[in-house]
Amino acid sequence: MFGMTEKTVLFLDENTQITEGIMYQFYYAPGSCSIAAQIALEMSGAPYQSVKLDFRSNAQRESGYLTINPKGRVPALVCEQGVVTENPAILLFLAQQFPDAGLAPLKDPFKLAQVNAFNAYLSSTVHPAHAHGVRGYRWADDEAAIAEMKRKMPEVMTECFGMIESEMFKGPWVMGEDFSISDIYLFTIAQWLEADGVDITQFPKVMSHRSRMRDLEVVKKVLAEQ
Ligand SMILES: N[C@@H](CCC(=O)N[C@@H](CS)C(=O)NCC(=O)O)C(=O)O
Repeated sequence: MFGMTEKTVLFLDENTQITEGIMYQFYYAPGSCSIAAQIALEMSGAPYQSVKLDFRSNAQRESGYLTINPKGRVPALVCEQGVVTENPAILLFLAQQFPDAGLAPLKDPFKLAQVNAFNAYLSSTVHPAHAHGVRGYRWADDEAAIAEMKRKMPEVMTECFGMIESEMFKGPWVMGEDFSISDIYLFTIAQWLEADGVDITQFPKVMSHRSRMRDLEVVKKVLAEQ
């Protein structure tokens, strides 16, 4: 069965069958950062089957899912060789597996490094900044410390997006003329700005980019499936 381990198959609920020809199994949670990987799956044309995890019941911490991703986070992509986690890794993996989709400058090491640098910034700085607003308990037990992280979060997100707007975003796409996985990832996190209490009028380039991304059919399809 496509080299998937028994452990992996066991986590599928009894109503979910692995369909012949499906290449990947994709674990996601609605509205989360897994939207990035899902858009890349759709854009690459990869045959995949999704498994939705309900954060309200903490499905990401259930033992079945932890055998797939012991970190208890989404996204996770199960493929023939094993499991790929972390958005930047999944995005680049799909870009490499489906080069015809043109999702990354695979033949230009410098340009690819720029894509990786952008995605690493989103993953290691911007996403954790956002998480300080809703998941402060990861970093502190003290209620006052958690409240302080939450209070500071909009300011830090504003700083991060200020950096993207003024220094990193080339336009019309993140990397300039060529669309890439960085566009998918930026779009995903930019979706959270209003809920994070950030004044989006400060970021006209990022907002115009977000609207253009929202207009893409493939993005509409993924958002409708959340
Ligand atoms: N660096 C990881 C972050 C993954 C992550 O934190 N995902 C969140 C959703 S946006 C999650 O699964 N949270 C569940 C939890 O914290 O219990 C990536 O980019 O894939």
